Amino acid sequence: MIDGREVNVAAGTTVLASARSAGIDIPTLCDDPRLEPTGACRLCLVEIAAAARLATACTTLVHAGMDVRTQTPELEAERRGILELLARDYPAVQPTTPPANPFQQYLREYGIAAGGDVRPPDQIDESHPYIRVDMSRCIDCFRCVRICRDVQAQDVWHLWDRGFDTVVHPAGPSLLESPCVACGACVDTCPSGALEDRRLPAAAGPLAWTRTTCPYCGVGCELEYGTQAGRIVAARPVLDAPVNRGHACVKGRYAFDFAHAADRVTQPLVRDGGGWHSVEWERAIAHVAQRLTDVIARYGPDAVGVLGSSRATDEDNYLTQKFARLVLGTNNVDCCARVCHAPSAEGLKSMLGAGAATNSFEDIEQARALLVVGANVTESHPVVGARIRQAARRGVPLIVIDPRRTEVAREATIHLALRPGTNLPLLHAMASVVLDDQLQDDAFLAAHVDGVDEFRRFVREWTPARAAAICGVSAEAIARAARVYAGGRPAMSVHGLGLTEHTQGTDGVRALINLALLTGNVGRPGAGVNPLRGQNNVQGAAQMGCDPGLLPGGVPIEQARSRFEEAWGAPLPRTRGLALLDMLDAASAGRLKALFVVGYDILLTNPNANQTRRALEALDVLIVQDLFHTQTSSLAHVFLPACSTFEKDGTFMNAERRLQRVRRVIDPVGQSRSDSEIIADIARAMGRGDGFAHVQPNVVWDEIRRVWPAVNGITYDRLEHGGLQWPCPTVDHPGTAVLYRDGFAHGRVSLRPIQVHPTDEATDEVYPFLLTTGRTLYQFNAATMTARTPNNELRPADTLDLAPEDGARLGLREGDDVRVISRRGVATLPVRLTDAVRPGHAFATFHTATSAVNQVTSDARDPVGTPEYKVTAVRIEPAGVRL
Ligand SMILES: Nc1nc2c(c(=O)[nH]1)N[C@H]1C(S)=C(S)[C@@H](COP(=O)(O)OP(=O)(O)OC[C@H]3O[C@@H](n4cnc5c(=O)[nH]c(N)nc54)[C@H](O)[C@@H]3O)O[C@H]1N2
Ligand SMILES: Nc1nc2c(c(=O)[nH]1)N[C@H]1C(S)=C(S)[C@@H](COP(=O)(O)OP(=O)(O)OC[C@H]3O[C@@H](n4cnc5c(=O)[nH]c(N)nc54)[C@H](O)[C@@H]3O)O[C@H]1N2
Ligand SMILES: [Mo]
Repeated sequence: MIDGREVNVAAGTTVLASARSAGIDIPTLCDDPRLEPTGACRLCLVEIAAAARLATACTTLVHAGMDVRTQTPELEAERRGILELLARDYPAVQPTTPPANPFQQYLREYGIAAGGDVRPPDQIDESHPYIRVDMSRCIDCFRCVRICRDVQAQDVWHLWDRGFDTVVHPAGPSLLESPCVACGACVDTCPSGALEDRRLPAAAGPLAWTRTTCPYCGVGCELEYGTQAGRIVAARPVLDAPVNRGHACVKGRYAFDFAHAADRVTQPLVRDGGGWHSVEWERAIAHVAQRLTDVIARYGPDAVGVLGSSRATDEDNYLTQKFARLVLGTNNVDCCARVCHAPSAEGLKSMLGAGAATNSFEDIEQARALLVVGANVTESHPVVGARIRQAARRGVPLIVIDPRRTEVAREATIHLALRPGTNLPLLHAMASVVLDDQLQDDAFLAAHVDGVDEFRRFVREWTPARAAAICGVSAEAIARAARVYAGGRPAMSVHGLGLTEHTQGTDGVRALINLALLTGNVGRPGAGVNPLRGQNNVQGAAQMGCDPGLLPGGVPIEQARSRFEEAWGAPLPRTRGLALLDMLDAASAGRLKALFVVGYDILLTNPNANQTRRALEALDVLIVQDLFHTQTSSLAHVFLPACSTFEKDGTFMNAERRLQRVRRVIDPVGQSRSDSEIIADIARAMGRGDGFAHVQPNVVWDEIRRVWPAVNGITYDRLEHGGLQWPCPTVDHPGTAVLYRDGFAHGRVSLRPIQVHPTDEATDEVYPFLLTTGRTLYQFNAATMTARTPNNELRPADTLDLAPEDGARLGLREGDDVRVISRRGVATLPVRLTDAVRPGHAFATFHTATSAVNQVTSDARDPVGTPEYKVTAVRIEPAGVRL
């Protein structure tokens, strides 16, 4: 009974949560559903019949028959006393309507005025572009300290004893110079205004909030964006989102300004002799239709190529590949999954059945051992990275395989800092230890797996000692890692581009699958093989058929030709489509004449940029459909302004196969249009509008459901209440969090003995350093979006990381510009000296055109077409001293 009302809740519920579930509000300042309750503020005191003392509702669990009062004169007096005490130390504020924060709201409710012994004014810190700190408003609830430690695992906020007072202070001279990663969790939880979003307009007033999915990475956090006068001004994570559970990272939380950037391209542009000219949509569409029609008439449909966008929705990408196949008549359609996790998709599909992660992020909390291979989780997938770090802090053994000492490697039980490009020997050696020590799961192997004896014979050759010599790590460490992984039960692996972006990327993924199969870590919770997919919708773009060989649902064309021809009412092209880099090779050779690029800056991000440039320059027609001018559009003939995913409805598919809704937060900026609308308009202008009559996302999605049985049960209606993971074949199916729980589609699966073929890219006297490339937290890929936000202040430039010893040897100081020279080209960027990189290695980020890191990388590729971004032999020279 709460306040005389009967409340039914599950055992183990707190009094506070029970009251809330009954719509009874108990005041509190230290409670946050993301944190363990502490009872510190004592505002939530309640009276429990027959109890000797008042109890804090947040820490007291209910029991059957409990009789609780939340509002008695005595309780109100207690609360008033607490608030008066806090108000004495709180600066006098101009009251606002509505009150600026929960604390001020309580002061108003209880009629208490703030102001008195205000703490010294040295407590304002405005160093950070996003977060304003004013600790004179701190009320010692310590929610910031707790959320930074217990959710983000960053430990930025500390309690400092100042004699009379305990104050909260960042670990560093200022917040900017602290380890803060700007996830915004402390601001989100702060109830008193001590921590605030700096850029929220002072007189913000009520904002309109729209729930949608983050436009950045493949984690797929759900966020609410707050708008005012048609502009996005704030974001907050959704508390009950299954993926992020009330958390976010700096990009989702703060990096939304790009949508309103002054240099958004908002009108169609056509280039003639004199440069770009704005034209009306109608003319732009007619022009594109004409030029594509001309190329097809002269050279045939396979002289045209199309690239879908991993940043756009499933519906956009579905129509993009349908346009390539039905309107243009070519299978030359691909997307950036090619340069990224195509090896994961191929490895998983060929060995297990589906080209996607086997498990879900929630398995991180169930795993008894974690293996992270070539993934910089805290920077590339920060919300997942924080969960992995929390698991490690709870004592779950963590193995990290990465040449660099990344943040997560610093937290690891075992860090194998291998030489770039040597994953395969290392994973083979781990498998060899598992078998030698008899740590394999015999029951699982007997039930599901073939080829064990053959694999055993093969892998015996890969002793830890042999691998150690190749990989540059000790044999003992390899053996220990194998024992820890195999001893986990369940053990979960996650992997990134450090495994896939190699000439043996697919084989690397297969070797990791071997290890999971050997130890029975497939088909059970807390286990599996899980590629951390890149962009918001890269899994979706490829799954929708932006892949030369696959139709929507990931089926090979020849397996499903007749089914799709019937559904689409038109024949599918017969010729084999070209993958992304093969399209560019064909352009260089004069066979590909037109390229239609939807949301993808290939000139900046493809390897061997000089060669990409030559290929693009050889085209008759280059069409770019993007939000901004890019390196690629500098060579384009037509620019079609797309609207961002804040400006449209649809769905994204995250790295765990979860379909989530994308909702329109603001109206399309300027004349920009959704990718679907633009593509359908071109189809119509080419006289093939029949399959493109409807561009409403829900109608397109229903068509996708009809052609791909594994998502048939996922409707927009169901997605209103949260995401769903495929396979989800019927509308009453709950979705699938863990694949292969009931075995494998084709019965048994096989272990794969995989020969090791080292890369041709080797260091020598002229190119003595091994360069690997990758990401940084604050910039995202081509940086078209992040560079147009204050993230740019947090990380303005690409950097080349070198070991301090190498820096000293080359006479380099932190910040000096260096020239990085490979057999293909030159990049120029400032150097950073760090112990994260081993001597002889170098690491560069690739986000900006000024550094042009992809001038040096190699377009050698894996059989599925993924380039070797992770291994380049280079020489490093000072580029002149900076003043
Ligand atoms: N902040 C931010 N987040 C992003 C992105 C971004 O640009 N910025 N991009 C998104 C995209 S598209 C993607 S695909 C993902 C990628 O996310 P990640 O997979 O984390 O990407 P990378 O940083 O490229 O590479 C990961 C790690 O591989 C290591 N590595 C290099 N060579 C080897 C090797 O031979 N073996 C092993 N085991 N490791 C090696 C590198 O040291 C690096 O730490 O991130 C997504 N998230
Ligand atoms: N050296 C090196 N190079 C790399 C990598 C590496 O590790 N090292 N990683 C590679 C990887 S994994 C990837 S995925 C690529 C990424 O390379 P890109 O795909 O080029 O990078 P993104 O920044 O994700 O940009 C895509 C484009 O989409 C636009 N965009 C955003 N939303 C929309 C939309 O709704 N519609 C349309 N039409 N456009 C939109 C953006 O403005 C941007 O120009 O880079 C690759 N390049
Ligand atoms: Mo990617």
